[in-house]
Amino acid sequence: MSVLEQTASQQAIALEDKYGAHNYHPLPVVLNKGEGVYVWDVEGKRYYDFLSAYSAVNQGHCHPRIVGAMTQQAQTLTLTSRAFYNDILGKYEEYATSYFGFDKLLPMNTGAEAVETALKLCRKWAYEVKGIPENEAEIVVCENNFHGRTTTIISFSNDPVARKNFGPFTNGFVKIAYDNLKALEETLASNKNIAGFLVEPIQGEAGVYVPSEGYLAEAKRLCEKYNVLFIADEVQTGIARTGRLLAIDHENVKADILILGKALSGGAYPVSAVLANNSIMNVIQPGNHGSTFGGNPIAAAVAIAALDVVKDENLAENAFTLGNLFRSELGKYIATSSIVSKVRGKGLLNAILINDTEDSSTAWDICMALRDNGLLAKPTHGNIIRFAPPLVMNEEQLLDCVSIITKTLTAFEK
Ligand code: IF1
Repeated sequence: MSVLEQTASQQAIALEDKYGAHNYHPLPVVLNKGEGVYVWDVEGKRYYDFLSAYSAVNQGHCHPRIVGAMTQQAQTLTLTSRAFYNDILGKYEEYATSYFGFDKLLPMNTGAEAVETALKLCRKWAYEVKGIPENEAEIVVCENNFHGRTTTIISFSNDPVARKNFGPFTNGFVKIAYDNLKALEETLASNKNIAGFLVEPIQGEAGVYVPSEGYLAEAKRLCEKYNVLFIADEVQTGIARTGRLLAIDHENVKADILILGKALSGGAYPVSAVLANNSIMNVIQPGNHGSTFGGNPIAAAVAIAALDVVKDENLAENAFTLGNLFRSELGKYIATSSIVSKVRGKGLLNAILINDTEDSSTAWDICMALRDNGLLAKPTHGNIIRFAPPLVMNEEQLLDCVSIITKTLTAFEK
């Protein structure tokens, strides 16, 4: 087909295919506009966004307050680097530390960078405060984790696709089963060199795997008992997504190191952060860590606005209420379904399990049909579909989405 005969979508896809590295396999839909819970494709068709850019767009697409703060700051001062001070970073740090209840914040850009920052912070604390012999610190991580894609982070992944042929890997990690307190206690009790425990409060990439009730609280207690830092990766689960400000808030857990990203900017800009109290964060001295863009004025302005929106629009409460409604409505459908076996999640971070093998195309085919019916979602692990709409959704919209989903699923029943 010549370029002239292609639709606008086909042209955009062909360009990415030819000139872009093939590091993704997107659903074939080409978007050029977003507002609130909706996105539009280049042909003008409107969809409900049920991915929210992997929970970055919790505040909804192009939220006017966030865009307003961003454009205003962009017209004033964009970047100073940390070689000089700027007049908004301190305000943001004061705001965010009081918002999340920590002494200090270290600003970065992407989630993976924030995870790397947390790992470095944890190691330095281990040598300088806990007293672990140099180069012997180990950090406990969980099987089926997803913390990003840097060389160190994939060193402790067990996803073969993410790891293969990217070695040699970084040492110093011990992997244990997720949602298994016995494994954690055995590891902590038997190894004096454990510095930290890095955990996702809900495993996102693993298919929205929610651990047993009490797991996080007990894991935190064990960390305290063995003087090990509890490091919560809330990049995906944080900022109201699961129905509380943080997913660990469901169990009243306070992290020693908190990792945030994604919705810290409402998806407008890459903004991530690591938060900790002085007894930990003060091990970081000039020259130890940083980034050209981390803590830049636009990021600071955007993050303040994005966090304001979460509070002012009661997004955590809304996610909590709508999440319960979503699971109960889908639960009714699933009771008599042959194609879906389960719905699970917390707040508006949910997934359905498709009754088919991981290598089947059923979940992908369902996502294509959902697209045709005006709702965008993406499969994970072949047979799981993640459902994570923006948190600014209202009840009427949610019920409309439930009816699109159930109508679509009905066509796949055997
Ligand atoms: C991709 C999943 C989501 C994360 C947690 C750190 C990061 C992420 C808990 C790194 C990133 C992403 C990135 C995205 C796919 C994705 C994802 F499917 F892999 F699991 F969200 F559900 N910690 N998650 O979930 O943050 O460096 O990307 O800013 O395409 O890799 P980042």
